[in-house]
Amino acid sequence: MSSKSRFKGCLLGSALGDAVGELSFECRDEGELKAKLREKDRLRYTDDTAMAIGLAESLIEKKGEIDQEHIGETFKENYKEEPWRGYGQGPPKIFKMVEKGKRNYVECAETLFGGEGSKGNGSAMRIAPVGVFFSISENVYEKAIKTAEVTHAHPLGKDGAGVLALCIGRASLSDKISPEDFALDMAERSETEVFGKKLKKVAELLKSEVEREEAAQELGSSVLIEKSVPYAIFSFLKDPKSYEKALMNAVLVSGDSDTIGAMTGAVSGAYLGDKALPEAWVDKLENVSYLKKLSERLFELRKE
Ligand code: AR6
Ligand code: MG
Repeated sequence: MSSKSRFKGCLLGSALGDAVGELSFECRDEGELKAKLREKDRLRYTDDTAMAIGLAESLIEKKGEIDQEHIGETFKENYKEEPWRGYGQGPPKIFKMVEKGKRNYVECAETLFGGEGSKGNGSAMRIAPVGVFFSISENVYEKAIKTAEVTHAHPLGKDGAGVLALCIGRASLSDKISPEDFALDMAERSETEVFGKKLKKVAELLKSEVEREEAAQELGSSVLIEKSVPYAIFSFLKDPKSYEKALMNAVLVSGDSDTIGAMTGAVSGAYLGDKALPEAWVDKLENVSYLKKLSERLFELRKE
């Protein structure tokens, strides 16, 4: 599998997961969801992909450097063009604060939610470009944390983004993975006790071969980062050889389907490459040629 195909698989896989997850809202039946997918002419993504695009654009403009202010400004400009993408309440508040005052993004993010910072899953939902781009560097975790801090100051908001970037990086470099070991390794690499425990739980659930509903109940599938990143990782690891199956695990449980779809799709796409994504769905994905262009530019930039 070429790295180029994995870059594309990751970015398109995440956007497609977002769009399919958005469409699956309140739908628990695979046949029903697939019928809906056939009927639709266009698959629309949400804020998850809009922000992943922002991260990719900033990385490209800054030639592979993470510049927190530039990332924040790129997020803000993209938000202003498309405020209807379904953003969480946190990011637009930060954009407003930055515009009004003299403080920078990281400082504004620290004031949210009574000063504890956001632990929403927004820092992880957009991490696809960071995970593949820094996969071969030693510090993909630290790079992801820096991007998280632009909007998510809570320790869990940062750890969740770091862990998911590590998963994407690892998946994009592997030809064969062992699901339980993968989950246990991520448990070791996480920096909060909460994620450590949850990721060990992922390994246990994989071992006991539970159905997805039970896993989602145990791990959580909400907008909170510690209640969605572990289930997204489980969704991938339950069916690592099939993008479609992994995505169905992600989106056919109740909860934050678009974001869990985006996160699962990023890891699965990075592992399997773009050819593993169902062609009929990719063809309907909004902005697909721009997403391809971004993944190609990121790939070229890393070779430089
Ligand atoms: N304490 C309690 N609740 C919290 C906290 C906290 N410290 N932090 C976040 N929340 P937000 P995001 C809850 O607003 O992470 C879109 O639909 C709170 O209810 O920072 O970018 C995307 O598709 C808050 O509104 O935005 C994703 O699904 C929510 O978590 C999601 O929103 C989201 O945190 C991403 O949102
Ligand atoms: Mg969304």
